[in-house]
Amino acid sequence: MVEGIIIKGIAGFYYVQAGDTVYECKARGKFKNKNETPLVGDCVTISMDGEGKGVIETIEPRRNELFRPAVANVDQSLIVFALKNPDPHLNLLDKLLILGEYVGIKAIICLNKADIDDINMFEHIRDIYEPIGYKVVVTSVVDQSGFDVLMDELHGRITVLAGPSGVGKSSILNTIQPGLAAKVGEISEKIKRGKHTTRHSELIALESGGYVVDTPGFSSIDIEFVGKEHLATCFPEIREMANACQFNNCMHIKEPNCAVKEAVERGEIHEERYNSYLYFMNLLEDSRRKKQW
Ligand SMILES: Nc1nc2c(ncn2[C@@H]2O[C@H](COP(=O)(O)OP(=O)(O)OP(=O)(O)O)[C@@H](O)[C@H]2O)c(=O)[nH]1
Ligand SMILES: [Mg+2]
Ligand SMILES: [Zn+2]
Repeated sequence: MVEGIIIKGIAGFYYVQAGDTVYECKARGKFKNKNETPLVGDCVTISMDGEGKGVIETIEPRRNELFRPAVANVDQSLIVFALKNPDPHLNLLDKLLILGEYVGIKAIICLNKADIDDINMFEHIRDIYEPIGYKVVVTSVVDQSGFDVLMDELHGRITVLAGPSGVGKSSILNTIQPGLAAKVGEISEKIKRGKHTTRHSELIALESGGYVVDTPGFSSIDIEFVGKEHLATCFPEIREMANACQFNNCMHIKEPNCAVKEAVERGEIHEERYNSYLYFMNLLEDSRRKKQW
């Protein structure tokens, strides 16, 4: 028996990496009978048939499972924004962070294009997000700076990549490893062209250890499935403060003796983040109203 990780699945075949070798495998019929489908990212044990092909025998319980891209056992997301060109859109950053909190996947914020950051946008963003527990990494592809730290964060983990167009995701991948962006991009194209029913994804191995997986269209995903009453739990600093509110169903909007609003007034919760909370709360209310119509 060999232990490995599924890095790709195509038409009933699974490609399992164990050490430096990738084995083409089929899954035992028992999985189909139990309605279990092996997923990219699954930790599996395989046995070899007579012809050097593998058979998946067991699948380890999953730590988590993303739907789009279809990947199991994701360790973290790397959310890339540029400090300038295009200007960072913190509302979109918050949306991606909400999604990460909702599915329970840690986020790393990568701020790229440090070489053209002439208004110290980096410090502004770091000062909002680092105190609430997010790792903030600053990079420049032009100066080749920040990559020691970034590589350290990616090492040995499964990382999903997200961020708007033009921020430098491909450039960052190629700086990490020449040719990496093309590998990742090829799969993104397949997903974009694919039918809605296909849940294709692939883990791209880093030579330094670990995997990355792209999330095309991730930024345009909406958060309607996050219930209004769950929104506060997707903001770590609000979640932490909410216990001290007078009402345990406090929405932190108009209620009296709201510890969250008091923390905003004292400057302990950043006003921009609180405004962002209100913005998404409104959005969720609107979408609910629309559904009722
Ligand atoms: N000044 C500066 N420009 C950069 C940096 N990184 C990337 N760029 C430039 O920004 C532009 C967009 O970079 P890409 O790597 O294609 O961005 P992307 O995030 O992959 O964009 P999409 O593939 O459209 O999602 C290119 O012209 C890059 O040369 C950087 O650190 N500094
Ligand atoms: Mg790109
Ligand atoms: Zn409250």
